[in-house]
Amino acid sequence: MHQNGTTTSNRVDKFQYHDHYNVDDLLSEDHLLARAAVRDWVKKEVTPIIEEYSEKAECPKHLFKGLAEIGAYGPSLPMEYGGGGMDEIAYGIIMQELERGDSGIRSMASVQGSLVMYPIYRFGSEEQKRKYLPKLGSGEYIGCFGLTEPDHGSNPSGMLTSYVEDGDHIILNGSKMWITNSPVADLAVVWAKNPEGKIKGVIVEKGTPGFSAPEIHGKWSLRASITGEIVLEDCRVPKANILPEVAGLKGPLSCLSKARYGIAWGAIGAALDCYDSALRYSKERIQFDKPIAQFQLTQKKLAEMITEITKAQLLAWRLGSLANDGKASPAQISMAKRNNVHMALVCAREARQIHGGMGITNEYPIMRHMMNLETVLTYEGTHDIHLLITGMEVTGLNAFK
Ligand code: TGC
Ligand code: FAD
Repeated sequence: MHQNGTTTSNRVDKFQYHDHYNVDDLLSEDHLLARAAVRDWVKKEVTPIIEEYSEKAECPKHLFKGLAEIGAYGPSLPMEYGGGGMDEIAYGIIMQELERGDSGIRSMASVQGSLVMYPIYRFGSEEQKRKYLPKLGSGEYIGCFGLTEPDHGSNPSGMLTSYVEDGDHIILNGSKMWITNSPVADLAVVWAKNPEGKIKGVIVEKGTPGFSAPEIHGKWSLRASITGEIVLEDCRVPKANILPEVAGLKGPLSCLSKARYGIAWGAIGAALDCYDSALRYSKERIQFDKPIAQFQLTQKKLAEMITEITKAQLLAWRLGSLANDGKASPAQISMAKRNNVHMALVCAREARQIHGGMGITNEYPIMRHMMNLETVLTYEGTHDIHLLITGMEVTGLNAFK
């Protein structure tokens, strides 16, 4: 036991993890074990290959199974439904360690756990849960989440994707855009509107006539994550595939709350990787006969980075505690997602400067994180949409209506 009451086991990796405020003391042994396990997996399976896959703009599909094995799909969902049975802080920490590796790898897990398993768990019938969740949890099935459309991104309420009833089936028409994992997905949770304007979630299985998911090419961001469209042309789906327990936009938005929460933690991982690389580089790189870490301007960058990372860690931890008590509000989640992703992007830019010219190369992870974070700043609600959600909360006035 140390003088300040902490144990050796939870302090031993303080510097490795850049825990400037002893945030680890707020975590349980289970949290630390989950973090160490995911971190080891990322070091072994992701770090050695990620630059190459990003450069090729190819998704390392073989990692879908590995992600399942480390419990990255739905860590806080019940085990009987394919989840990890852990708490919300463990879920957050797992996302952090995955995003330390790459935002695209974290995305693979976020979509599967929070945007596919979660809606089926929360809004699905018992039959749907039994049929899909264990296979999604084990990585046997890959899922995707179709909300965004070509003409409706920030305003999903205007969606045009429609369903009409036809006996014991519905017929879906429309298209979804920017859908993570859609080209490789075995099933999609698609959100669609009927002629009366009622929004429902529908499970559409790959191979259903009228369903296709072409890949979107040309991304300079999140290149190791596969993104596509979903095209629905008179796609006939059994009514039994409709998620029965929710109607309206609060269905998909509840899933987004779950995923945004994970991103608030995940972004810290990307920031930590940039900070770690910058700190090491600055101590090794000699200019004017000194390590550049000795220059005040470099120290300013590093000090500001670790200050902002520490604030983000505390925000995420507090949000996790609220989530564990079922009290994390959508507006609180928006604040953390917005703050932490922006913080990570600023850290990536500062780290890039500290690395000088080397910072633009693939010898360091900085540019990859920076480019990835441009997507993370936009998806799951843009930086400005989250600002307006916070604005609505504090003023009581709705900028969207
Ligand atoms: P609004 O009238 O405010 O709300 C409609 C209903 O939804 C409820 N609600 C929420 N419920 C749970 N969680 C939330 N975060 C919620 N936000 C709102 C609300 O209480 C209401 O319920 P009820 O019972 O009264 O009907 O809706 P609005 O149309 O005015 O829209 C508000 C706005 C702009 C904030 C919302 O549309 C929004 O968040 N837009 C951003 C869209 C977005 O985030 N898209 C993400 C697509 S998925 C994605 O990016 C995945 S990336 C995956 C990866 O690779 O990691
Ligand atoms: P727009 O909504 O057109 O916004 C453009 C700009 O206008 C933004 O700066 C925005 O902040 C601003 N703006 C819009 N409305 C307002 C307003 N009221 N006030 C002020 N400013 C405003 N979606 C899914 O459904 N599933 C997925 O799996 C998924 N994965 C994605 C993966 C990637 C790589 C990317 C890039 C996106 C993904 N998305 C996914 C879509 C993502 O959620 C949207 O891109 C995002 O919600 C923004 O929508 P948009 O791109 O249409 O931008």
